Amino acid sequence: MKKKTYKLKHMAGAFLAGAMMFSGFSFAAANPEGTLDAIKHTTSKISYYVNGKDHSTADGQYMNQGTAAPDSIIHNGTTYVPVRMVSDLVGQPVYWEQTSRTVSLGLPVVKLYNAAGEPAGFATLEQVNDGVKVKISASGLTSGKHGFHVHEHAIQGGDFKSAGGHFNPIDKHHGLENPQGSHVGDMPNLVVGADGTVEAETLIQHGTLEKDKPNSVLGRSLIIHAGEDDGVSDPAGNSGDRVAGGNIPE
Ligand SMILES: [Cu+2]
Ligand SMILES: [Zn+2]
Repeated sequence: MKKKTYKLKHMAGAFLAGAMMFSGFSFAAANPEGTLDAIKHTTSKISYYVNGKDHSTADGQYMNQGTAAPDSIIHNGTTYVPVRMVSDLVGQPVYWEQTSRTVSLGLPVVKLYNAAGEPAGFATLEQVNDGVKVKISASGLTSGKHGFHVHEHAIQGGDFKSAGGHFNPIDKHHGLENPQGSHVGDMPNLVVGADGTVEAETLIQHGTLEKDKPNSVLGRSLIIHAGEDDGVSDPAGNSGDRVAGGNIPE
């Protein structure tokens, strides 16, 4: 198992670098009038995770056996085809999230931000038999219980309201304690320590990471609220303001 992961990491890095560089050149060639603009978009950082582990270097470029490749392939945040191609090559899912510019290989990683847009931790998702396991590590929160949900849409422009309501594909009511519940996006409260941090593992019981399923959580968002979710009140358990969140890649 360990050996396999090691191999995957290096092979994937090599493929990813090749695909990204190829894509960068072909983009520039295909858009002669937009070349300068395209180059401007290439300078911000990409994060690169393999099975939930950060493989980005300090300058934000992913490692490729010691050779940092230019992240020259994203224009106006659109998803590029090579990521899908790499997925076929390595036989592992490859996920891309455009607002945090995160590539994750194997397990999708959600980067979390607070309302000011500052990093607030991350979550790693994994398909298991009874749903989607969520491993979260977050900081900068107030101590105590916080409502934590999958919301329907990705967060746009850092505005948590744009995430919409709880992910609810089968038209249920809110709350794990609600006899008419629950939303697919409902999860237990996060319990934050006195130091403002939380490390927790929880489950999206009726969700899946399979693409194109009605209960797929891909492309949606995770939101942490200011207060405790009472587990029963529509529409959101009276859990108050949205204080942190991040987009689930797809
Ligand atoms: Cu919520
Ligand atoms: Zn809900």
